[in-house]
Amino acid sequence: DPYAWDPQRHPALVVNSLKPFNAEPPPEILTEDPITPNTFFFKRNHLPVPHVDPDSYKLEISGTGLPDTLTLTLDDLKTKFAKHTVTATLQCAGNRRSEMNKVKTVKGLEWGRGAISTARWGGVRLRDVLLHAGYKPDSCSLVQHVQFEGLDKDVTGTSYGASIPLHKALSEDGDVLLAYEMNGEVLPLDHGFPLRVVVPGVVGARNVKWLGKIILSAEESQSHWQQNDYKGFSPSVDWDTVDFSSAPAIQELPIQSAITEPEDGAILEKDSDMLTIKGYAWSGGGREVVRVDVSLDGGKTWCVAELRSAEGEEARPLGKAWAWKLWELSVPFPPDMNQLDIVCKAVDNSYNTQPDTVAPIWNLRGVLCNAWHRVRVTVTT
Ligand code: MTE
Ligand code: MO
Repeated sequence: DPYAWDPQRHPALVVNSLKPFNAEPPPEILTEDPITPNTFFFKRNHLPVPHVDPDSYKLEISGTGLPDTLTLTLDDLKTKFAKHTVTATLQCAGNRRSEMNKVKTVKGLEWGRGAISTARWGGVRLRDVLLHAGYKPDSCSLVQHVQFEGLDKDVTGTSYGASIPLHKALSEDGDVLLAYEMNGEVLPLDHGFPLRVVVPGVVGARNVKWLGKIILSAEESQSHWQQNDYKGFSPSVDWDTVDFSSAPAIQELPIQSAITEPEDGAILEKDSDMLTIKGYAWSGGGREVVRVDVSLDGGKTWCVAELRSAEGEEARPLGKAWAWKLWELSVPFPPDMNQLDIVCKAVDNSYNTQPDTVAPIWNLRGVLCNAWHRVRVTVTT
């Protein structure tokens, strides 16, 4: 059984697929705290969890612009480089895909709004490792991309792979980590033990787990997931006409927000005077969420929600807001309304905001679903 090394998982996770394992936390758990507990952090595996012995583990760094192949053990990584901690949100490109599916069928896992989570990652800077490997910035304009290869493999022996632009990898402000810790614990098996890449502000797919190789290259990763997946297209493109080479691989994600409480279809009793609505908001590329607007009447009138950052993340340098904000709105139940059409939309510091409906951003792979999130609830007295 190729899945023999898959770990035990929390039974409260909402499972989208068992082999490979894909699951999201229940929405109300997701927004209990700005830091997601490891057990509830969403899990997105394309392949079986590989068995990696930490004592014999080796990371290989090679490619254009490097004098030699460098091999590092886990111990080398922990002792030769400064340790850094970064609080970053990871979001799968397919988060909220199920809403796109309601417009028209898409290909992919039926994610709700829980394919997003936030952790404090501990590890070493990719930048430090590349410089240690002998890469001289600006010496070699041939190198444009940093490719990552996972140790997880499909039946043909092909491993998961992805790449990011060299600029992001080398930038002092990029905060790209090779992480061996997650929320102060050893990186869990499902999240890439013993080492994964964390690329803050960038789509989950490039945050390669069970990292085996780093390759500097003139080219992007040639993996299926970089070339023929995780790209956005016009709503009119279908599987007969799609040309994957015509679109760029997703890197930074657009602004996103969703309501986690109440649930769609809930019946709320007006036993207390106040209605409380909760959710999350995040934007890619380190852009900070500056406001979340919430409407109870489908978008005719709006209230501004209260934002809550993880501890220590309240004042981030410009362009380095890697973690989401949770938001909450408590308002009196509007009188004379027994049907509420609750909507949220976030705004980031570039004043990007979300599109109001899903149909105009529909795409065949069901990625980048970031329309206003809506829940309809009934109020009874
Ligand atoms: N890395 C490897 N090696 N194998 C994978 O299947 N999945 C990617 C990325 N890194 C994947 C991987 C995708 S699509 C996402 S969204 C994130 O890991 C999910 O990370 P998580 O499981 O820690 O939440
Ligand atoms: Mo993903």
